[in-house]
Amino acid sequence: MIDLYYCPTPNCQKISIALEELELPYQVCPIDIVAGDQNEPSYAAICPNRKVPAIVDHDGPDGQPITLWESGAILLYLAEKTRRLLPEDPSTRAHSYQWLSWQLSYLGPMMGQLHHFVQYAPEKLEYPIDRYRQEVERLRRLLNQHLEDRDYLVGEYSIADIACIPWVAMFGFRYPNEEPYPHLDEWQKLLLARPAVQRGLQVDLDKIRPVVLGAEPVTDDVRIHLFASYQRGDGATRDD
Ligand SMILES: N[C@@H](CCC(=O)N[C@@H](CS)C(=O)NCC(=O)O)C(=O)O
Repeated sequence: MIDLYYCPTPNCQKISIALEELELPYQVCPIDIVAGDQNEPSYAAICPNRKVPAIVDHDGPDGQPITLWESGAILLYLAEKTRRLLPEDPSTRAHSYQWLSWQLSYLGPMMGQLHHFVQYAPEKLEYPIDRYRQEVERLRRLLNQHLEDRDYLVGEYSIADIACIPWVAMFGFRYPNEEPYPHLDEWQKLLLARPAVQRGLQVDLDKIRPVVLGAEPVTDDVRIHLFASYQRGDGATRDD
């Protein structure tokens, strides 16, 4: 059994999708990041970086439990554990690592920063909003070009696709493309037709907080909880 520390955000949905694809038994341990659960000492013992997702696989290597955080490391671990969702061919496999790394260092952070400056920053600052909006557009354009002559990011469906789909889907909804991306749309349709992707994206979707979607104003309380780890070098908790 795998414990999945999770809230309904793209980084966590990558893991719920992978677990659904791999048909591994798991239970969701909800972490409400808006309420500050990630800053509780009990969770910091699992993930000292105080972010979700994290997993505890009670049947890890040599049958021993393993605790892991960082969505990329978790995806690689699950793929290696099951020898699935990573191509056998060395070149295709290397390209899957490449697109996974790209998602982890570009697509997620740039989209995340755009959302931060649009949604959470106390002042609406033109410079960072423009910078991240342009970056997000550049990255979607690149994906669209790359997908022009292929169905998946590499020769076959892999953890690289799984890493990108929740970000593309959620941000396409919240921050629509500035120009048409037909190949990206086709890829998205192909992935969203997979029952495991649908199940993974649905996990705890009813627990999504309206403030995350921009349907409620961001209060100082939310800012303190959500960004406590940035504000306090010593690791704030709700009781501090
Ligand atoms: N690089 C990390 C990013 C994790 C991350 O930023 N998680 C967000 C939710 S998507 C979080 O825990 N935010 C809570 C906070 O910033 O306090 C990964 O890929 O796992």
